[in-house]
Amino acid sequence: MTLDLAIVVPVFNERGNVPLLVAALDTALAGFAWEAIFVDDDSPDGTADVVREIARSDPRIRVLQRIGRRGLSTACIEGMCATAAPLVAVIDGDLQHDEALLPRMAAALAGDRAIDLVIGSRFVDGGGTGAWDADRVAKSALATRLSRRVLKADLSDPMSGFFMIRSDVVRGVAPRLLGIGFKILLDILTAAPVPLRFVELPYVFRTRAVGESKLDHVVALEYLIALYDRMFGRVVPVRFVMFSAIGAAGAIVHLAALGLFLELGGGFVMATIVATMVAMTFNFFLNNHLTYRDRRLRGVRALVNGWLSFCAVCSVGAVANVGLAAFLYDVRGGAWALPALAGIAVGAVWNFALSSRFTWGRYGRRAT
Ligand SMILES: Nc1nc2c(ncn2[C@@H]2O[C@H](COP(=O)(O)OP(=O)(O)O)[C@@H](O)[C@H]2O)c(=O)[nH]1
Ligand SMILES: [Mg+2]
Repeated sequence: MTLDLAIVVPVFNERGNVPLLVAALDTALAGFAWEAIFVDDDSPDGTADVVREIARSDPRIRVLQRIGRRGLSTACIEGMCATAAPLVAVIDGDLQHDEALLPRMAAALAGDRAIDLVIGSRFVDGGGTGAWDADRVAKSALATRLSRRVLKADLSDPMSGFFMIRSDVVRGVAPRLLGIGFKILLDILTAAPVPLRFVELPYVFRTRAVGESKLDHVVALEYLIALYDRMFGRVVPVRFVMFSAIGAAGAIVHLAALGLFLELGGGFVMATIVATMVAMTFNFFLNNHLTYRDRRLRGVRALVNGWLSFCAVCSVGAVANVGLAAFLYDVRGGAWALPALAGIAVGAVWNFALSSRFTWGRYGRRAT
């Protein structure tokens, strides 16, 4: 029998749900030649081991265990590129998506070559969000409205994480995908050079029974970042915007710390040194948490090394900033605002370029 269909299941700390989902897929996909690829980001609860245990006696099941990485979008992309099946579906590992819809998704794609993509929708007739509270419904509606703006496509549920697509279409757009955040469908739709042809099928989002949601505020932030990137990312890279915003916050921290140490009776030079260290440390941790969330440094050693290289980079950046500002100030004789801004801009670009390479890049990470 030739392989019809691959099911990609991103999982993080879902060990309790894996056997339930495999059983549910087995029932729903009777009559299909299918495989399931669980993409696990090295979950501390041992999800990958649970998948392997099942896979030993069921060759349809595979695990792709990623080490030192996090991210729902990239997990889906890598899973979708890891199959030879002509059709590939993405479904959550927590049983919130209705696997009974999969055969109808496959039938829609098999029945019409002109369709690239079938999306499970909570917001067409017959669909629903189950037991969501009002707050979550409101947030989801806002996110949906925003993404429809960007997409310019008439799509009821662009935030859906449940869809089936032709795998050659995915491979075609894969090099253009951003892989940021958790909205892979939105990513695929906006990356496609020609609009993808899709249909939506209704399903009701179930309540999670086992494990917990990983959707937190940082993930919501990543969603906004992904939207920004689609709209303006070619002009100014999103990471640079975040890095600069954090840098601006760092300047405020610097001033506050400086004021405090002067208040405590420190000399100006000493207080400036302390304030600089405080601000750099603040920037390092915030960038590690937000700007470089996908490459976050963890563990004492990696953090200390990262902090040291970040401070080194920023110190050189500060010298460049002061040097350029002083030079321009001399040349322009007395006008201080423009030289200061030019110095800040050069310092920011320097800090960004070098820290992305040495602190959070390949050279910044030590094999452990
Ligand atoms: N591989 C991987 N899977 C993830 C990650 N974050 C969430 N998931 C999985 O993606 C699916 C949806 O996540 P969930 O937290 O349930 O989101 P929610 O349903 O919107 O609350 C679940 O199967 C999660 O285990 C991640 O960083 N990496
Ligand atoms: Mg869920």
